[in-house]
Amino acid sequence: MDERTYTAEAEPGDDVTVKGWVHEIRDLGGIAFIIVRDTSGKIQVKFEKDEMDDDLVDTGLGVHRESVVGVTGRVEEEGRAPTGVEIVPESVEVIAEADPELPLDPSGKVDAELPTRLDNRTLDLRKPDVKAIFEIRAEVLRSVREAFREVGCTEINTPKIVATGTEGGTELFPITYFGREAFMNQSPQLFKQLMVGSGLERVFEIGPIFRAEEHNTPRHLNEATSIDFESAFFDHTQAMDVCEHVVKAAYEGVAENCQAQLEALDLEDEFEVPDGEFPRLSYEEAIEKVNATGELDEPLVFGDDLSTEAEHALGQAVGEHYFITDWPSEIKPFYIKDHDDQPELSTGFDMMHPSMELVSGGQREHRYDNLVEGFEQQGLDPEAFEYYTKMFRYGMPPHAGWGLGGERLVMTMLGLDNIREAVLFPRDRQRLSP
Ligand code: ATP
Ligand code: AMO
Repeated sequence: MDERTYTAEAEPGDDVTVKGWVHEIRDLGGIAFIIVRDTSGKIQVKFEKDEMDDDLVDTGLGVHRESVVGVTGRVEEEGRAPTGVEIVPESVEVIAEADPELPLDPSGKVDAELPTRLDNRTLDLRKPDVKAIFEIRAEVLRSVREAFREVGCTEINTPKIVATGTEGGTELFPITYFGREAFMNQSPQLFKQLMVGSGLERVFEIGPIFRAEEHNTPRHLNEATSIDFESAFFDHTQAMDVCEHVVKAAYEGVAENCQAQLEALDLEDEFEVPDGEFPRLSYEEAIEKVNATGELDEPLVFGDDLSTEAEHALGQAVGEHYFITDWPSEIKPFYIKDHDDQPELSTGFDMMHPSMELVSGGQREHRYDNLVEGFEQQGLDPEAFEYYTKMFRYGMPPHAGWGLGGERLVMTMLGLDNIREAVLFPRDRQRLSP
């Protein structure tokens, strides 16, 4: 299929054609080199000016950096070459020329600001460390899919254009749908729940969610990738077990299959697969622990959500991934089931990385009357959700699930400062293209 030789596979004595980008041009007078880069690595091409055809030398050395070239020649061993081999060219083809001025320097010698990088992702991903983030992201998604299959899930896809929101009315993007009001979906929540009552029973989805977040923060996106799980006949503790399994599987996949990428990011020594069970703190224990740190100006009281400062203080105190369980019912959404014996407490849980929240989930309210009552308590019109509630009259089993932010998983795994670094083309308040 592909008749070119990848640079990493060029062996002394081979006659090859490599194709790639001109990474560097070094002209030392009588001798000059270009370094050609492809997806597998780099290789030096040698031009000895007095001994080689002038046209060949002019073509090879006349290109601008980052042009695409094809080089045909013999591979020779050369101790002084960066990879120990070099190509002595017979011909050089300029396949696509690059402008002399580049908006960012893919050799990485000159740092670029994040907005410039995001405006020029094509050039940005020519840098091995940036490319590595997206190779790791792909491995995370692969491992997560496999982990879901191991626990008997079927992958589903649900609509992204919807009639109603679920995660609080203010964060919806409205659109016009053939003259009717519609929204971009904030979460597959209601659809995945509808599928646990179907013949599928246990499902997962990896797909985009859209949130008109007001905040412009390093950990919020307006379009994010949600990794969602839902299972019939599970309670919240079983859903937490699956959550832990899936997150660990993502780390394991990266440890096993992305050593080169971790090296490109200088993370090979610090990268660790979380071991042991994630501690499970109740909400009450969590707020006590936060208050005991003395980091907050005002202590938390029952019913408070955790602020960013509180999340940080708690994360530092715990020092590893952990769950917060048994949240106050009043701050969890209508679809979360309350504890039967303590209705002021819910089965809702969050799973946290020491630096931020990664997951929300819980057991769901599957009893029709309680569900409809929950809508009313939250000021939502149950009639608008009839397509959802009515299925709870036709045999909806007890069920539980969760949603994990894909970019936050990659961001925390790699210690990225900004969530935008984990998205090729992020959407935020300022950024609508590319
Ligand atoms: P040679 O006799 O090996 O071709 P040279 O000393 O005649 O090399 P120069 O133009 O003086 O050629 O070399 C300039 C610099 O390039 C020197 O520092 C030399 O070590 C280095 N150099 C020469 N050939 C190579 C090569 N194939 N790979 C990397 N560096 C090289
Ligand atoms: P929640 O709203 O907590 O729960 O979202 C789940 C996880 O998705 C990620 N996330 C985001 N990541 C980046 N930018 C955003 N704007 C953003 N919003 C959310 C976070 C968060 O923990 N339906 C429930 C899940 C469930 O109960 O199954 C839900 O959507 O990592």
